[in-house]
Amino acid sequence: MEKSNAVSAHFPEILSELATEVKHGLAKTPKRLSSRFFYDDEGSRLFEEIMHLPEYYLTRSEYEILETHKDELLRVFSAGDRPFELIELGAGDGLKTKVLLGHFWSEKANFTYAPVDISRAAVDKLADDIRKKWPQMEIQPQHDDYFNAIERLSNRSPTRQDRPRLVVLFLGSNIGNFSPAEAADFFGKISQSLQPGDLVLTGFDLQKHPAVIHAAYNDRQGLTKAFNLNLLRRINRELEANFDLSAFDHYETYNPETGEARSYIVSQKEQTVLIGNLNQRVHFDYGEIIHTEISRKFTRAGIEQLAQQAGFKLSHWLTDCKHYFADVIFRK
Ligand code: AVI
Repeated sequence: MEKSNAVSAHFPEILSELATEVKHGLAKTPKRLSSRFFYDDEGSRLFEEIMHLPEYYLTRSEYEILETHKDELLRVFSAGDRPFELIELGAGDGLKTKVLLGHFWSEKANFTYAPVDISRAAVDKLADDIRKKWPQMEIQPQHDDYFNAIERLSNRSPTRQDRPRLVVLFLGSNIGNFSPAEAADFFGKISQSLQPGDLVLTGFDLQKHPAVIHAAYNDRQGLTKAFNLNLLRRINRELEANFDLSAFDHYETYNPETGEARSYIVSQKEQTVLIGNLNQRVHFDYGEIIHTEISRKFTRAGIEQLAQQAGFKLSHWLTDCKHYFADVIFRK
């Protein structure tokens, strides 16, 4: 069953994270809601569909990289025969990770797998799939957000030389949804939780022809639109709001100078929306936007800088044949 973050009307001072975001974000100019809130169970399901879209090259590119380099990755992770613990932040349906898991399993590698995801439905389904495919594989699924998972990493029993190597996986260019400051902070926190020799494998979407990027966020089936507008549906359900989804549209821009793809929700008419649980009325002018997401595209220089700032060494740079995407290993 889906977790509800609904705020009790009797205790309006205790606001859920979504309620706080809506209260402050829709009072800003321009209006703003974070893409962190896209991923209720329906949002996670829609994103899984997006990953199969012909325009959304990111997933295919990364799949190709992992398939091509799975042997090399096993050699690097296990450094011969050292046990390792894979911790995947934002595991989703694990589509790409299963390429690695299947290979590591068939090669009899000594590893455990801990997928972490904010969607309970996604992490439960992934755990079920893995148990069916590889009943003996040691897995520790966690329903949580990345930041709590990193926090737990740093609270683990400290320096034991003989503990398994930690390998943090952060695939799919999820890092692109962070601001530059958040990305630096994220790698900084991970770095502080790791010991020398531990690794982080991150997927980065690279800068390329702007038209290719633009199309990835403007698919012809309208799935990206449904994914973006699902945030309003979530607010309707969890905060008793009355957004009329048919009166809003999806709009995307890509700026090749900054490497930022930006998603917006656009009001198609002048209207006022009631957010029941907040007792807040929000006015929209005709054409007014809510900025919902940044999907940042990277250069190699930018990635090297991120590694260096956090105290990592960039040890492996793997790309697909079109050089659209890179999976990069940072070594502590
Ligand atoms: C999850 N994240 C990496 C996706 C992206 O490409 O920024 C989310 C997404 N937004 C629209 N389409 C997919």
